[in-house]
Amino acid sequence: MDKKICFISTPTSLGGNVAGSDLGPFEILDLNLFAGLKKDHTFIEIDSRNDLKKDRNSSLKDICLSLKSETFKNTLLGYFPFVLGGDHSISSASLSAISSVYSLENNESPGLIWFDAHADLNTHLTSPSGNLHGMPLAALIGEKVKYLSDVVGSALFDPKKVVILGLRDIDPGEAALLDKENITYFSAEEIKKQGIAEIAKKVNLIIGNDYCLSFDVDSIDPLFAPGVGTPVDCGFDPKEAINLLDKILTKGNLLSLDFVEYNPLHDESGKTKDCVEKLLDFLISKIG
Ligand SMILES: [Mn+2]
Repeated sequence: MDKKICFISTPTSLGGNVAGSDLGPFEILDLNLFAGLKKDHTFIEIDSRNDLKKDRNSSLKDICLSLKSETFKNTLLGYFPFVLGGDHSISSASLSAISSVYSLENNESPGLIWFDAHADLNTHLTSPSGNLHGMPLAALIGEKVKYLSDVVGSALFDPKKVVILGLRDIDPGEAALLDKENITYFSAEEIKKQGIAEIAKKVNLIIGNDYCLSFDVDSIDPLFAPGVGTPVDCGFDPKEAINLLDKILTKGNLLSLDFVEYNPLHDESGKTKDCVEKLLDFLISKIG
């Protein structure tokens, strides 16, 4: 791909109940992964301070609205948006911006790869925790989600073109929605069983030619990436994740990237940092 990249850092952890994902983007920028980039690139940081006059969810909604408008503006300017979270709630903003831009020229929404241990398909009515980082995908496919639906607006994704990879922790409300919308998903175990080439083929068929990738670090096994807000066992080995993405990304056009939920405060002897560095190195090589 031959596009100039706009890195949009959104250092917030307001969508989760664990502090630390707000530090993720700073740690990532410190890795100095961007120095060797040949393509033109630019950095933006969204003001993600918690407005103390407002409750936490209203503050988060404001942060998401600024992220949405920056993503929208820079995508129209021809930049490839690479959004660094922060917790996963921010994908409601980045992805709805991409869907808005895409639908200006196309009569359908783009495809979507949701790389995650969780489905993020809860709503304020079904969520056991009430945390907004477990709800962005629900809002993006048109479920009514308090705060996040105001961010998404009418810029939706078609659930038939969504695939969740690495899913292994499903709440009852999410199971019902997966079933109702017939959303395709594969656990890391299932992917190992069927083989990466076979799964990549299936994924490409579902997402179509133009698609976005929202990558949650908790898709990786806690053995390699303990530094996340909500770790779940039986995830991907980072090499498997990279192999799978590599196969998928050889087809079609990647429109945008989110990289979320890296929590440096929960890292163990730099394991997650190493893993994040490998993943980002790979992802950046696929754009620039
Ligand atoms: Mn997530």
